[in-house]
Amino acid sequence: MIMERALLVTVDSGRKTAWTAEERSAELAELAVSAGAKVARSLIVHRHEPSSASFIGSGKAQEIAAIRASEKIGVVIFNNDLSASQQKNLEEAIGTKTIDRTQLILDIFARRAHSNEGKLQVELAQLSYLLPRLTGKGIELSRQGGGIGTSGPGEQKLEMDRRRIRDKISHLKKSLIALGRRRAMMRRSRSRFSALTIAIVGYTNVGKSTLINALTDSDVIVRDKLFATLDPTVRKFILPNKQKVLFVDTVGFINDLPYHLVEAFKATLEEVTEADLLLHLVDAGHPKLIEQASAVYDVLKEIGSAEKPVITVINKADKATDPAVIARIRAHFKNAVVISALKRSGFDALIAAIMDRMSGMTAVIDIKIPASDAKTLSLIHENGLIKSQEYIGDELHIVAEVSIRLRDALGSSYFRS
Ligand SMILES: Nc1nc2c(ncn2[C@@H]2O[C@H](COP(=O)(O)OP(=O)(O)OP(=O)(O)O)[C@@H](O)[C@H]2O)c(=O)[nH]1
Ligand SMILES: [Mg+2]
Repeated sequence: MIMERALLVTVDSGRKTAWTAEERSAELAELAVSAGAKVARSLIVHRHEPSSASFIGSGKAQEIAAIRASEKIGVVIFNNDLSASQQKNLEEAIGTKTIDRTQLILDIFARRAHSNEGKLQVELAQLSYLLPRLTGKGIELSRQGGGIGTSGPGEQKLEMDRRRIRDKISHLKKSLIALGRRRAMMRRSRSRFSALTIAIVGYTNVGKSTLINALTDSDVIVRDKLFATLDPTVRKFILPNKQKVLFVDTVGFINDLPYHLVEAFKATLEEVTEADLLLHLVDAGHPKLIEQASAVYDVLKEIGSAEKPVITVINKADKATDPAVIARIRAHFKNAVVISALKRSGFDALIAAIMDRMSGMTAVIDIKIPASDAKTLSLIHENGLIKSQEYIGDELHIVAEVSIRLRDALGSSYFRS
């Protein structure tokens, strides 16, 4: 892959926000690297109000054009959303491909999408982003040779007009609804009545996949890149009390996650909204971990999962060499558990915290089922803890600890006490 030389532009309006312009610029650089670019230069432009024509003003655009020429810049990436006309004007003034942060993130997602569902979700997000920005006759998607901000989910070169894009969007939505139904069915069959599900959530790159791998001996891809994981992975885990739970690893979040992505990834994000418990991982070694955590809460709110039971897990404790740092983080997140997914330390405390939280989510059932009902018997065996079982005539008397959900599901047919 050709590493494109990128010039990054962050506008500092002078207003006070949770992230300084330098911090936002640093994150944009990580995103650019994750998209396969080489960051040649990062600029911070001080401007109180954006120019409606060219965002940074024509004088600045000319300065950037000069840098572009002398430093062989292949792409200019703006940290703010650009309107269609701003983008076009900037491209003309600077003389090279110019994209914004949302396009960059969509591009990373396009590169990472492997599953059919993931690809459709990314394509939907890309087209929804493009539609209101279309000018003139249409737009050329997926320019030949690919490149940052231009990768389509497929390799095909497409020329589409507005109507065709609208048709395509509604077609994609339909396909995704069908896939979403299938996903929901799979989820139901694996957990609805049975095992409790624990979703690992957090800012991108905090170590979610490393944790699920360490806990369950899996091989989810781990990268020191943003958005390494797109497709959710579900893995079984047996707690020390023999109770079966399922861990779900899924896509990471980011500050100002593009709205179109949240919309398009609804089905994937349902793995979070349907979970019984969230492990919210934070990166102890990251200078912006508090702000990252609040960005995660913003996304959780958006998908309606802010009220779910959550355990905050301070990961990468090995990176924080000064114990005062961990103490400060602990003071911020009440009842947090401190671990290192990489060094596999702190897991006992993490599992104890999970069992503690789950104790309220299980119940002891005392039921009699027909001895011939092998299906119910295996459901309880697989997903609960049998305390006693005894045949009485042609009935089987079982006492077992199961999830509240399984109890309720059984209750409709057999529950006795
Ligand atoms: N030092 C240290 N590094 C860790 C730890 N856990 C994960 N990492 C590193 O952090 C980087 C990101 O890890 P991942 O597991 O891919 O993170 P993720 O949260 O799944 O990231 P996305 O899927 O991109 O959202 C990798 O380089 C890991 O090796 C840890 O406990 N300590
Ligand atoms: Mg991951």
